[in-house]
Amino acid sequence: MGQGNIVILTGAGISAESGLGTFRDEDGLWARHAIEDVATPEGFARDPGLVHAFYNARRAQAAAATPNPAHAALARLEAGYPGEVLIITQNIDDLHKRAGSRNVLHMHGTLAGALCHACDHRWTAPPEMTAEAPCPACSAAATRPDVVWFGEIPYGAEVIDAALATASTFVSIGTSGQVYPAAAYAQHCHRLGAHTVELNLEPSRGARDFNERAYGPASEVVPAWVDRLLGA
Ligand code: BV8
Repeated sequence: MGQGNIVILTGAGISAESGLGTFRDEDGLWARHAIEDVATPEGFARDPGLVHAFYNARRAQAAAATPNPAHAALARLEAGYPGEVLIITQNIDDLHKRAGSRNVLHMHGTLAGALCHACDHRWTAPPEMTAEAPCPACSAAATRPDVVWFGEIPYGAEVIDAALATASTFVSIGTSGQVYPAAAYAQHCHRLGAHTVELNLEPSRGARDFNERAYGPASEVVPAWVDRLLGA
C-alpha cells in the first residue's frame, strides 16, 4: 500500500470503551429515546426541553469520559504516517481531539457547539443548554445543540468528497453502517480501488465492501492495525 492518504470514518463504537453509549446496541441511546423525538428538527420543535436534556446528559458524559487506546492509536497514526490522515467522525464527542488527533471533521456536529436557529450564530455550548436561554447574539430563545439531525445536511460534504476521491486507504471503525451518507463511503472508496478496512466489534451492514477486516473491541483491534501499518 502506497504512502497515499488515509481516510478514517469513526462511529459510536470507538467511544464505547470510553463509557459513551452507542446508538443501536441493545442498551444503546436509541433504546431509551425514540430517534424521531430527540434527533430530528420536528422532535426538537415539539419538545426542545426534552432534546436539550438529552444532549445535556451526553455533554456531561462526554466531559467525564477519557479517550481510549483506539483514539490514542489514531493520533499516533496521524503523527507517524508520512501521508495525510483525515478522521471523519460521526461522533459528537471530543475524544479524538483530546487524544491528540488534529485533522478531524465532525460531519454530524459536536456537543461543544451551540447554534441559534433564529440568527445562525454559533458559539461554544455551556455544559447545560435550555430552551429558554437567549442567544448571545440576537437574544432570541432559539438555541440548539450544533449537531446534524436526521433530515439535515451533514457538515463538510465538499471536503469529504475530495478526501474520498483521493484516499488510498479507507478505514471504517466502530460504526454499524446504517446512516447515510456516511454508510455509503466504504463502497464508494472500494469502487475507486482504495484499500478498504473494517475494524469493528462485529461485521457492519456493508462488510462486503472491505478488503481487510478485524473484529474485536476497538481498544484492541485499532492499536494492532496502526502498529502493523507503522511497522512498530
Ligand atoms: C441527510 C448526530 C440529505 C446527533 C446522527 C432511507 C434510506 C436511506 C437514507 C435515508 C432514508 N430515509 C432518510 C434517510 C437519510 C438519513 C438516514 O440515513 N437514515 C437512516 C436511519 C436510514 N440520513 C440523514 O438524514 C442525514 N442527512 O441524508 O441529508 C443530504 C445528504 C447529503 C447531501 C445533501 C443532502 C443526517 C444523518 C445524521 C443523523 N445524526 N447523530 C447525535 O449524535 O445525537 S446519527 C447517529 O447515528 C450517529 O451520528 C451516527 O452517524 C449514526 C450511526 O451510529 P453509529 O456511530 O454507527 O453507532 P451504532 O450504534 O449504529 O453502531 C455502533 C457500532 O460500533 C456497531 O457496529 C457495534 O458493533 C460497534 N461497537 C460497539 N462497541 C464497540 C464497537 N466496535 C468496536 N469496539 C467496541 N467496543
